[in-house]
Amino acid sequence: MAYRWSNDLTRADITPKSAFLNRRQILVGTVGLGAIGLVGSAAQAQTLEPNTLEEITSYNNFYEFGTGKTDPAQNAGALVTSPWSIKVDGMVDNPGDYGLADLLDGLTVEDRIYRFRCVEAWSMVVPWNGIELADILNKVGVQSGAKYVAFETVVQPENMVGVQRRVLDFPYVEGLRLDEAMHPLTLMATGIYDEPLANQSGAPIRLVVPWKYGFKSIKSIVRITLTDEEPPTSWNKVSAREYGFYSNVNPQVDHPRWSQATERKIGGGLFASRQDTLMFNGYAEVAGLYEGMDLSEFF
Ligand SMILES: Nc1nc2c(c(=O)[nH]1)N[C@H]1C(S)=C(S)[C@@H](COP(=O)(O)O)O[C@H]1N2
Ligand SMILES: [Mo]
Repeated sequence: MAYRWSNDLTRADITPKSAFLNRRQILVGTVGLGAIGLVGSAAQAQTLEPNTLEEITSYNNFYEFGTGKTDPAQNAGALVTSPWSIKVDGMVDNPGDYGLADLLDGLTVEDRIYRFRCVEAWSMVVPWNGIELADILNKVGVQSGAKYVAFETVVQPENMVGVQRRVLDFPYVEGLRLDEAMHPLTLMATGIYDEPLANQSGAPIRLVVPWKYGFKSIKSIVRITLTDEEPPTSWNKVSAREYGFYSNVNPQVDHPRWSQATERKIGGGLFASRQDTLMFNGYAEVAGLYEGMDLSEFF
């Protein structure tokens, strides 16, 4: 792989696979004591058995490479991920075109086992490696008037069959409110299971917002813009009544065309029972971000 974490970080600095498993055991072990950390709600610890890398990289949504679940694994080999630069612009102190390694240089790579819930009512548990988005934003310097962060995916028309077929209005765009972006759960993932992200998973860097439906977690990011206006988002442009800007996981608010009360965990087999979907996908600690907002609306 040509991809490098940064000049001073090597694969050796990343927690080995076995530590992920230990951490899961620690999580399960601490719940009874009430020693609940950042990713440690009781409900979460019970269902944190991670999916295999094979499952995570063979069932995907990445419409730039086709709309079928196995299309990205089949077609994303054509994505060119090196060199990679990210334009940082808008209301920031240090705008510019950053090489990926430069942007991440000096920042801490974290291991986070997160549940991932697609709006289509399937889910996985993914052991990510990544950098807190807040660390990146603090590095580039967010100006005081900024209220939102907008993200853009790369467009390589010659390499992306879904772009050639115009299955969506590309580039894929997403956004967060600034306080959501600065929340310590919000990750810019660069790896899974200590491997660099597979192309179909959004190489070389993608957003992960574990309490929101999966479409918010935009892949293969080439632009980050700080703005004072709510940015347009790809699925909201397709159907505003079905896909809101916030799109927090909420089992009590159904999609207009299907229930969101339960979900199917990928890899469970044809006859596995569905599991209950949790408010904020189990990340109840984010509730304070939405105080005073009416969460009964799908927005
Ligand atoms: N650029 C881009 N990002 C994207 C998508 C996409 O089609 N294009 N699909 C989204 C959706 S709907 C989901 S569920 C997740 C899927 O991530 P995964 O394939 O790694 O599980 O990516 C999200 N990010
Ligand atoms: Mo999704």
